Amino acid sequence: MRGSLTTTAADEGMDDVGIDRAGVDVAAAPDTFAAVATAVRAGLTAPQKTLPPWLLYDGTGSALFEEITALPEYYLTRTERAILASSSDEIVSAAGLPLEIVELGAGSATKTSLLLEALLARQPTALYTPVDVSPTALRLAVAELRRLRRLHVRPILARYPDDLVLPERTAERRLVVFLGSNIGNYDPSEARALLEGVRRRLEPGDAFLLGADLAKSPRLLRPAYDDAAGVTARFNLNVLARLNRELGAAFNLDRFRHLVKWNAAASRVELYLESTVAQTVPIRALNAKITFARGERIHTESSYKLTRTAQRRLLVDAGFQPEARWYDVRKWFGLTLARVPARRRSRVGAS
Ligand code: AVJ
Repeated sequence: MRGSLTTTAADEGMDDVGIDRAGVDVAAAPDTFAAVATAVRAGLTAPQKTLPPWLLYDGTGSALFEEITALPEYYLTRTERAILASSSDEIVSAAGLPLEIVELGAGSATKTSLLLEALLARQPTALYTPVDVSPTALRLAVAELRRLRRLHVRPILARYPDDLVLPERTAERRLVVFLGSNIGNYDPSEARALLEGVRRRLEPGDAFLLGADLAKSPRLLRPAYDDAAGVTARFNLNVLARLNRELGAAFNLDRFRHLVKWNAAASRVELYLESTVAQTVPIRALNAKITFARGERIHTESSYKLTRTAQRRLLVDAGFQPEARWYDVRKWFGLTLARVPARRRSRVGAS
């Protein structure tokens, strides 16, 4: 597989019926010690301390995120699920059958099963390739989809899109889905680069489905990231426990607090961990000591909320042609289907 980090059992031959059970090879996890160490050193020695959001999703973090998706305040997942529940048939038909589906940041794939069921109602078998940075998430996805007997599942452990090498296609058309507003984690320039990377890996006529939360009042947004039960706080603080475990750091989780800010200028929710005291935290594996002033913050995640126009522009800027959109009744969340256009003559041979 061209030396990629991908792990797939497809090469071993899948059952004709049923799913591929070989699961995921944890040893090939892209979150190597080196990747974590490099990111943490860069982030915590910067003037504005920061940690990349992918660090939040270790085993515990992925499980906590699943809990978040069920919280009353976290409307995103159930809203997107409602759109998929009513429109999956239309979506797969609009994408153009027959199809295979690749999902970036698949998580537990509970929502995607709606698309996959709609697909299996229209074609005898289908291939689903979930791509995720978390082996735990991929295992959940495989378990969730075991009941779809005519579906082949080929999990890939990779940090998209940089490490992503897509296996040979098995259907004429590919639909890449990027749901859950995962795009919201990326700054505008990163988001565009990510989508461009996806588009370049596809063929003309292939389709892309983007699920993204829409801009709305901070009075609705804030509770979604600062829930009454404190699950999001635990999710955020868990990154420090991860550094303790994986890098021999000595963060005391009682000396940091979960903090949520709405950044109106950037149209994003920002998650921080705020040091409640002045303190110095050793990180053994980095041979470093990190000093925090009282009230100093680590920026752990951003969640951009684009308008409908901005969502559309993002896709166009990445070289896609938006074709159709679906919303919930409140227009809180949008699904956009976009097409990879035919290559322009001037581009042939350029890449
Ligand atoms: C997985 C990036 C879509 O931004 O809503 C939820 C992550 N963080 N609560 C989001 C998250 C805290 C989530 N995404």
